[in-house]
Amino acid sequence: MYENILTETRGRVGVITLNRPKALNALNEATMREVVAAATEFDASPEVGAIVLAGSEKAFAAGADIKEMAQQSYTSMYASDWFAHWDRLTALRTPIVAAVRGYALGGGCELAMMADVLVASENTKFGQPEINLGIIPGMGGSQRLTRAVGKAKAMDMVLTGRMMDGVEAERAGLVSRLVDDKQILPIALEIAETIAGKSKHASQVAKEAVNAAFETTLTQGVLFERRTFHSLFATEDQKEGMAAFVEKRKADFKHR
Ligand code: CO8
Repeated sequence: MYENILTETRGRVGVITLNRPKALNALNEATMREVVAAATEFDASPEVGAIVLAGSEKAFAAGADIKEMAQQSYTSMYASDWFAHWDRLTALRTPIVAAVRGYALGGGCELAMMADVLVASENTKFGQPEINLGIIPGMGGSQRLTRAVGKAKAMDMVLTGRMMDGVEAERAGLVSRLVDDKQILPIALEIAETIAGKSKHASQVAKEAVNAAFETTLTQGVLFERRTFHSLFATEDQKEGMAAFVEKRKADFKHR
């Protein structure tokens, strides 16, 4: 059904694997549409509680497809609002875990940063090398990278185009968990399974609350959190979660 990605469901986890090995998973228009379509389908499924987004061992994704972009003009990009479609991925409510192996450059780094939890190893290479092409990041990199690692490192990366390995990226706050190379995918799946085992409603709201920290002031964010916290007391999962604790048993959440 898809040409540039593979999809499968493992338990309650939807897995999307970028699959353009000859182009190091460069993100052309078709790949963007397929990733967003697959993720949207998983997001809508009551059977899926978390999504894993993965690439290959050599490259999570080596960026937007330079060959596809090379001939674009200002007006053609403006008319099609080039890459705005990716915004749909960040609007999805199901938590996304990125298994980031190898190169995550340009749009690849930006795609990883659209995920909620990033798993990488010391061999993962993050970078925003657009400056070497005479452009700048265009899928949110100048904004999300700066929020993740701060101005000092973001400026360094965006202005010089240098790569940051997984160790530095974890230290800087870009990576959630630094693991052995071979463990990136298994651990990403394990994290996704753990998330998918929780109350789906609570995990979606938790994602919204953490994301609110990026979008608003502290006072507004804390108010959003408090009201959302209050609202969870209207759910069956809160009753079940707390009853299970009191009765010393595992909670049986509704997953919807
Ligand atoms: N686009 C298209 N093709 C690519 C890309 C890419 N981003 N990256 C690699 N490829 C292709 C190569 O052209 C090559 O194809 P072929 O065999 O047909 O020549 C194949 O993948 C293998 O690549 P290499 O031979 O170069 O492999 P190496 O192991 O020697 O090098 C690198 C790996 C270092 C990752 C190297 O491929 C590289 O530097 N790639 C480009 C990285 C880059 O500059 N990324 C940023 C792209 S720009 C961007 O992402 C902007 C995002 C926002 C745009 C928003 C617009 C509005």
